[in-house]
Amino acid sequence: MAKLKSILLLLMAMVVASMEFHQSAAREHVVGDSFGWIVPPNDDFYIIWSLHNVFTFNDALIFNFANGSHTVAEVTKEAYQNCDAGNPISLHTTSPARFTINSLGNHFYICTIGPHCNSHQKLAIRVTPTANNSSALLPH
Ligand SMILES: *[C@@H]1O[C@H](CO)[C@@H](O)[C@H](O)[C@H]1NC(C)=O
Ligand SMILES: *[C@@H]1O[C@H](CO)[C@@H](O)[C@H](O)[C@H]1NC(C)=O
Ligand SMILES: *[C@@H]1O[C@H](CO)[C@@H](O)[C@H](O)[C@H]1NC(C)=O
Ligand SMILES: [Cu+2]
Repeated sequence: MAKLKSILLLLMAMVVASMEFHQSAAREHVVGDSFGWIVPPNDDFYIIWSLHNVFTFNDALIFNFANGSHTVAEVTKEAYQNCDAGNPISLHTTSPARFTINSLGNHFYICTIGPHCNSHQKLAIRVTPTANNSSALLPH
């Protein structure tokens, strides 16, 4: 019985250790870096930002903005293209807004305040299975 207990404890320790490993493997991406989430100074600002980042399963996006001035909605590709805030997948209204990336493929985010999205306060990212061919970063 004592042996069974110690085996169970060992198994639990291994599970916790692997969870910590996966947490440390995930990255946090501060959208727009020090500019944060704003009406951008130029139209391709968030496109360029996204090209400088590699997004992987379990990473997090952090949107920093002044409460009340902006929002972040995850939307479909069509809503992103049309700046349609009508039926978002999810909506965050307070900063910092944190989105954990829990599916692969393309993800789209817009600000729902006034004409901000039409002024290019919108972000599209592509989430790849691995950041850099490293099997350690594969989702399990
Ligand atoms: C925004 O509001 C939330 C909830 O009231 C608060 O926790 C947060 O600190 C505020 N963020 C900023 C940037 O003021
Ligand atoms: C990918 O791996 C290569 C070689 O190991 C390294 O030079 C590069 O910086 C890595 N890129 C990322 C995004 O981790
Ligand atoms: C990484 O992936 C790229 C594109 O799929 C491939 O061309 C390259 O050979 C891979 N590198 C390694 C070290 O697996
Ligand atoms: Cu805005």
